[in-house]
Amino acid sequence: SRTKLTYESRANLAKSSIAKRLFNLMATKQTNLCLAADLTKSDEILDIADKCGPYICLLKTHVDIVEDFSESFISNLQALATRHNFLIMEDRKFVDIGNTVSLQYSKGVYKISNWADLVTAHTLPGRSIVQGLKAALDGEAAVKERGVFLLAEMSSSGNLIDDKYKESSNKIATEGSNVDFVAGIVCQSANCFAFPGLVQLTPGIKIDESVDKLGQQYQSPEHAVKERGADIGVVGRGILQAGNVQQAAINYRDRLWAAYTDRIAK
Ligand code: 6AU
Repeated sequence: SRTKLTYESRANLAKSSIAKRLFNLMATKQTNLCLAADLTKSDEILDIADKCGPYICLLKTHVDIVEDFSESFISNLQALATRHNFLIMEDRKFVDIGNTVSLQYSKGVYKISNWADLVTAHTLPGRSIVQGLKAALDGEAAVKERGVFLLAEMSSSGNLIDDKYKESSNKIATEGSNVDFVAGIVCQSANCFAFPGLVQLTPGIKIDESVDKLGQQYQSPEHAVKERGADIGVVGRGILQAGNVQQAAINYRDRLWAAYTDRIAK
C-alpha cells in the first residue's frame, strides 16, 4: 500500500509537479510537519514562520483572519519560505461553482493564486471546482507551479461527510486532467485514497489533548502517521500555544518523522 513507500519513491509516482516538489522537500529536509499559523497579526505569523521554518515542510495560512493584511506581509512570508525551504498553503477551502472559485482564487484583496503554492477546496460542488481553480491560472507553466488539496474527510465531530462522498472525492482527485493539479487529499484515514502520487494531509494532531470546545478532535502524531496514513501532520494550537514554540515545533517534527520512518521500515 502507499503508506509503505518512501516519500522519494512517491515523488516519482506523482502526476502533479508541486506534489513531486513537496514529497522531495519532505525527504531531503526530513520533515512531515505542517504548521497551521492561525494567528491574526502579520508580525506574529512572520515571527512564528521564522522560528519554526527550519522544521516544517509546509506553512498553512488562513489569510482571511489576518487583521493587518498587506502586500509586504506576503513578500516577507515568501522570503521566509525561500530562506527556510517550505511551501505555503492557503487553507481557503473553496466551495462554489467554477467561475466563482476562479475569481476568489485570483482576484479580490488577497490574490491567493499569486502567492500560495497550494490551496484547499471542498469537493461538494463536483469536479468543476478543480477546473475553476485551474482556469484562474495563466497557462500550463503557471498550473505546474500550483496545486490543490481536496477535502475528503474532516476532523470535526458530527461532520456530514459519509463513505460515498469520500469515495467520490477520491475519484475527482484522479480523473482526467485533474491529476496534474490535485496534489493531495485532506483526510483522516489511510483508506481515503489509494494513488501513491497524492499526499495525505491530516489535521487534528495534538500530543496532550483529545478535543477542543468547538468540535475539533485530536489524535497523536504516531496514531495519525502509523494508523491513519498521514503523510503530513498539521499542527496548529499544539505549537502556537506552547511556552516555547520553536521547541514545540522540533518536538512535533521529531515525533511525526520518527513515526514515518517506523511506518516504512515495517
Ligand atoms: O491544530 P489546530 O486544531 O489548532 O488547527 C487545525 C488546523 C486549522 C483548521 O482549519 C485545519 O487544520 N483543518 C482542516 C484543513 C487543514 O483543511 C481540515 C479539517 O478537517 N480539520 C482542521 O482542523 O487551521
